[in-house]
Amino acid sequence: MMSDYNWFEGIPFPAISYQREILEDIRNRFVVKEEDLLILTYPKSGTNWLVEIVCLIQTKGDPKWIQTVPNWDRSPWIETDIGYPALINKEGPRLISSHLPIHLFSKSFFSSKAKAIYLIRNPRDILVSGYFFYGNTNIVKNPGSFGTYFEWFLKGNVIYGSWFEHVRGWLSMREWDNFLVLYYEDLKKDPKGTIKKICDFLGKNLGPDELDLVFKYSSFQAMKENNMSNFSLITEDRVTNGLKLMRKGTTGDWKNHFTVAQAEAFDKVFQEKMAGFPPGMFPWE
Ligand code: PPS
Repeated sequence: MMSDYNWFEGIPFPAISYQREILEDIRNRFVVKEEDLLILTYPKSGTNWLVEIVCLIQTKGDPKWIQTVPNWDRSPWIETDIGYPALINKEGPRLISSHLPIHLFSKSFFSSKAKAIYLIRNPRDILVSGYFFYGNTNIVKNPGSFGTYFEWFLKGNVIYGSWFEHVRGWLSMREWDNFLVLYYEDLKKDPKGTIKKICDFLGKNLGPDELDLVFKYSSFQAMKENNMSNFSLITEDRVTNGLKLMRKGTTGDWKNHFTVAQAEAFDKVFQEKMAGFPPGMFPWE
């Protein structure tokens, strides 16, 4: 059923761009440096939005970098066959993006002082985002229908495995000083406040005008128009039908796609799998 994936330690990875040797190397040999910044997410959580914000914070709002260098070169995806060698050869402080679950991530991180930001999004919106994004590509097995994808997602039979396990795993680090947990929903509700929070975590002191520039150039519309950020440079010979990253960029779109029965089934699984977290842990509840 799921034979179109690259399996590693019981987790399905996309059918293209992933190799077992690289995944093993990341976990056992890759050295995270103290000055690196990790951007950690389950897929479709708003990773590239966070990458954009962090890049703009680094340039104090100057858009030159984000408008001339593709996002995957600014913050390479460690687990891909392009990102891994790029990171190995990169000098100086690195931005590193990853969708890996905690148990597959580089062991060296857990004894380093490198900072990491873990971005969480309502898994219902992630499900919808992923369904439309991967839809008819050669990255995943085609589910054929929304209902089938819904079932796969709840069971964790999707790339990178279960959202519930991913979030539970990484949240175990939430009390660490070098680990910041953010929510897509907060970025939507209070972008400037959340950008400020990221600056504080990174020890970057930006003035009000610089913060305004970060906000302006990381907006949905600005990113949609920026070919270095919207994935339009990924050609259809590499990914069937191409990839449209900037779809809607909203919260609660799941309500337009879930049936009442699906919403109830999702709630039930969510409550079972995420039991034990303090009230208010997830802002969409
Ligand atoms: S990926 O492919 O896993 O790396 O995708 P990821 O970047 O994690 O998530 C893609 C979703 O994030 C939305 N997005 C944004 N929303 C609001 N504002 C900005 N600036 C922004 N940039 C990206 C993007 O639209 C995807 O969500 P959906 O719901 O599909 O629109």
